[in-house]
Amino acid sequence: MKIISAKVIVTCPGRNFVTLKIMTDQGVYGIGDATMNGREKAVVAYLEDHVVPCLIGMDPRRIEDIWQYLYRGAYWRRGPVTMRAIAAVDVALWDIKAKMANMPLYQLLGGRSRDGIMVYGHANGSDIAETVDAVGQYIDLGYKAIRAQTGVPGIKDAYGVGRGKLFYEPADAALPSVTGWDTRKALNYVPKLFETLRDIYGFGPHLLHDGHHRYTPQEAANLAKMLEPYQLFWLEDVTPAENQEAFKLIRQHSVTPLAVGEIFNTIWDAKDLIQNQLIDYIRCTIVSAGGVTHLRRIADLAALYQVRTGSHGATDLSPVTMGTALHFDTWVPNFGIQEYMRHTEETDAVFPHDYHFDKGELFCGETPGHGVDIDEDLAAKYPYKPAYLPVARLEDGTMWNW
Ligand code: GCO
Ligand code: MG
Repeated sequence: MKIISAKVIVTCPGRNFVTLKIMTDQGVYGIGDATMNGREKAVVAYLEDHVVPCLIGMDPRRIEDIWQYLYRGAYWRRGPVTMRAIAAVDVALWDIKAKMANMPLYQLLGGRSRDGIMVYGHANGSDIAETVDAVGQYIDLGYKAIRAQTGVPGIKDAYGVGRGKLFYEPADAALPSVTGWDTRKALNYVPKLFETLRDIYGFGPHLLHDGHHRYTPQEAANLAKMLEPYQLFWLEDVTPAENQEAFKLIRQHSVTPLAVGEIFNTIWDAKDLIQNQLIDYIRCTIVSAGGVTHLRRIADLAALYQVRTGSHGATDLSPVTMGTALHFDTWVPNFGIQEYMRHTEETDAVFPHDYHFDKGELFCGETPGHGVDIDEDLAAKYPYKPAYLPVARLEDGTMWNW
């Protein structure tokens, strides 16, 4: 069996997606996601110029060997561009293998560990009252877990607050827009949100919050401690994870569960946080961390330390990643939760898929493969549009972490 061709498809049905389609001499094809929000074309070039030519003639059944070829063979290892390109190939090859085996992907991985995949949705509002209302709407929709973000008085466009209450798309400008940040104001406001949410909705729903790398370790420890009475499911990216020693300080002061990893690309980024038991959930997902082949290694390492998975699932991860992640989540023993930001109707139409939502859970389908395809004719109707994530500045103009 041989790979005879591979093409990179760029489409923008509401937002940009980069998709790899690998064709074989037996007529079976596989689809992989290679989207990198705001840097899409870097991965397109990496795939088209440096990966696709090497794939032609290879045996698509040799998933592990092709993974190692692309990782070790590049000499330049790791990084968000390389690992997304590897992920796209890897996912397309697992799709092909599962189609050849006439099995849904989760069966190849080892079979079902659970019935449904608990997901969390994104509730946001420009102030506490609006966020409380949005959380209520998610509860009405059947969600068991909800991430709550609020605008903060005096901060211009705080992180996580969209224009509509149920949909939020951060990459929304042809050049990065400038948002504001002020830690003191946030620390004085965010705990009140969770106090109000618990007063109104009780302790039934799981609540999550994303600090989006904004706080210093001391401020992060303070926030984690202040949020303790509200028993969050997790507090995410509360401080940047380049210096992982910082998490020791947070742990010393709080038992609020911590989640990190949506910007990690390999097991090496996650290793110390996991082994030192400084986090409770690892957020790496299929597209950003080298596909099924590599994410499985990260999850297995995490399992040794009772760290559970919590895959990133924002709208910049295409339905191909979502579908594949759901097969992964259906199998992985140490599953925690799956993020689920719904895609637009246009996106769902370009990527026909067999997963579905019911009462706070997603379910992968039984179609052989990962169950997600691309309608190329429809995709061609939505050409690439430059779209960037915002940047953040402090009140005095200093650049901050977005
Ligand atoms: C999340 C994330 C996203 C990211 C986005 C970047 O927790 O879902 O933090 O909102 O900012 O995926 O591309
Ligand atoms: Mg996040």
